Order: sequence, then C-alpha cells, then structure tokens
Amino acid sequence: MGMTDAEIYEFDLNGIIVYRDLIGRDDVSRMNSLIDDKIVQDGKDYSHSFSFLDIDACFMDLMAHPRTLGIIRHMIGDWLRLDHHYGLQMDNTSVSKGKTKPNLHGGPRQDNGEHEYQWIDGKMYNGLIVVMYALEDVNPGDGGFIAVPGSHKSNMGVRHKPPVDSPLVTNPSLKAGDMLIFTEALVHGTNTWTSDGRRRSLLYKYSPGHSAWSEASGQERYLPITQNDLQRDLLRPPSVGGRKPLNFPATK
Ligand SMILES: O=C(O)CCC(=O)C(=O)O
Repeated sequence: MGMTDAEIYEFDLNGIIVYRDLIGRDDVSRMNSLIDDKIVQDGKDYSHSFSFLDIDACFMDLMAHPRTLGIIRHMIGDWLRLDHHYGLQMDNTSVSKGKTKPNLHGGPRQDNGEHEYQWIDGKMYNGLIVVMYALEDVNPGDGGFIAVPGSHKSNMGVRHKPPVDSPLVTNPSLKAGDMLIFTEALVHGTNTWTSDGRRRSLLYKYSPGHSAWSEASGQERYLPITQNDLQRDLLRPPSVGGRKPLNFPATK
C-alpha cells in the first residue's frame, strides 16, 4: 500500500502528515531500552541529537520499513536513498533547554534550492523528506517539533517566516509509535520542551536518488552492518546514470 488519495491530498495541502501506530508497543519499548543502554554504555550526553543507526539491527530495519518506503516512494520516487539520520532527545532540564533555541527554518527552495516541493504532470517532486518516529508521547503544548502547515507552497517563504509563537505554527501531538512525515520545503523547527516527560524521536531523512543534502558518501560507513540488498541500496550515494530503482518490499 502506498498513499491513498486522501493522504496525498493532506500532504499536498499541509506539507506534513502523521501516520499512527507505525511501530508496535513492544518494539517501541525495545528501541527505548536499546538507546537507554547505549547512553549508559557511552557515558555521553545524549540530550539533543544523537546517532542510532548502528546501535542495533532493528534501526536498520526501520530505515527500510515496507510501509514507510511505500509512502515516501510517492513523494521522492523509486530511486530514493537515505541521506542521513539522527535522534532527538529533549527534557525540561536546563541543560537540555539550553541546547534548543526555539527556531523555525526550512521552506521552499531553501538550502541552495534543495528543499523542493513541486508537481509536474500530476506527479509530486520533493527534495529532502523527513520521516520522524516518536518513541515517546508528545502531548498538546509539550513543544519539540513545530511547523507552519502549508508553508511549503508559500510564495513568500524565503523572505518571511512567522514567529515561533504565531497561531500559524502547529506543534503536532503524537503517541509513541506514530510516524510524522514532512518535506524540508515546509517551514519547521523546534520549540522549547516543557513536559516533565522526555521527548525522543528518530529522524530518517531521505532524498531522491539524484540528490544529496549531506555529504554524498556519508552513509557508506553503515554498509558493514546492513543485512540485505534493500538496506544496501538505500545507503547508495546519489547518482543518475545507471541507477536502478529500489526493489520495494511488498506491504500488507
Ligand atoms: O524535530 C525537530 O525538533 C526539528 C527537526 C528539524 O528541524 C529538521 O528535521 O530539520
């Protein structure tokens, strides 16, 4: 299953869409435990951003989640690739708060034109697409991810951004296991985390096969831990000539 017309309509309208319950409860718990263990093992400060793809094979599997790939195939085409990834962790301690300046960034044609959102002949074209999985709930007003729905089509997106506290800015509520997808052509960013609970999100960022936002060969370091051709193909650097489409897995 890819995207229904209703989902395409919603994504086209808003530049952002939420899919509920993409990761089951047991898997969410396991992923949280794996990350918690890694934090203890590394003895490092994981507040704000952290890398997680090589913590366990389940994170590589999530990169190639059949349902997700079926959806983002509509957005960025059959040659899509993982451009980069990171996790975000926030709590309401002053250290964590100090690391996040409330901000809005992105928008149509930002980052040297890479943040593309366009339709031609009934087909959608996107630059960098962000797939964000929530590993903890985000309740109304908690902060964390914010966005200006519809701003990916704004004709003033380069010249003007609303303030973070504008009524045009939304802070989507999520349950652990939900997936939020947005185009980087959408004006989006982060607000101060206010909840007593923590925020933990996994961000996988995919590009069309011809383009890169981050360093083109940046994903090669993960090749040794891949388990199948699909995962290896997703980690390919960008190219056009001779590039084969992904062999998309079937979905129920
Ligand atoms: O999730 C967030 O807090 C912000 C994510 C973001 O800014 C990005 O993906 O570019």
